[in-house]
Amino acid sequence: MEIKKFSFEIHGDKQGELVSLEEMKNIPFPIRRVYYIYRTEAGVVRGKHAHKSLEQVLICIHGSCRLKLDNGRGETEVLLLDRPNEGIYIANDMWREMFDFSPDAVLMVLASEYYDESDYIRNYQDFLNYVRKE
Ligand code: T46
Repeated sequence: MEIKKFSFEIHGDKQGELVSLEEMKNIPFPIRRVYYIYRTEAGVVRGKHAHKSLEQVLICIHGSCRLKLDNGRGETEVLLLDRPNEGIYIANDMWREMFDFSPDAVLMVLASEYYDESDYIRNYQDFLNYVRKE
């Protein structure tokens, strides 16, 4: 399974580090929404859904968490997100689960669309059927 990983340039100097994210430059879509997930309790698994059209880039800007991706075609991969200058691109038709959050984890997500519950596929069997029809 091919996963797009971005390594963002760090503009470091004597003051510390800075990473800049710009739509259609180092982020491959217009950014309509930014949200972040933090203070996730130990043992919690978030996500457990896919999207019909949303594209996103996930960046764990503090702490760490793991991301499991499943393309519905028998391929899965688990990634460790623990660097504020690394992003994982997730296209629409990908089942995702986020887990193993460190207590200080802040997972920031850049999204190509506004929040729309009708874009979610929250049932795994529905996701498999959706992928097969594509
Ligand atoms: C995704 C993964 C990586 C909003 O009101 N606006 C928003 O923009 C979002 C993302 C969520 N919400 C509400 C909907 C729920 O009542 O916040 C609550 C928690 O959302 P959800 O359970 O969908 O959160 P996660 O962490 O399971 O999934 C989120 C995104 O929803 C999803 O698109 O790909 O992060």
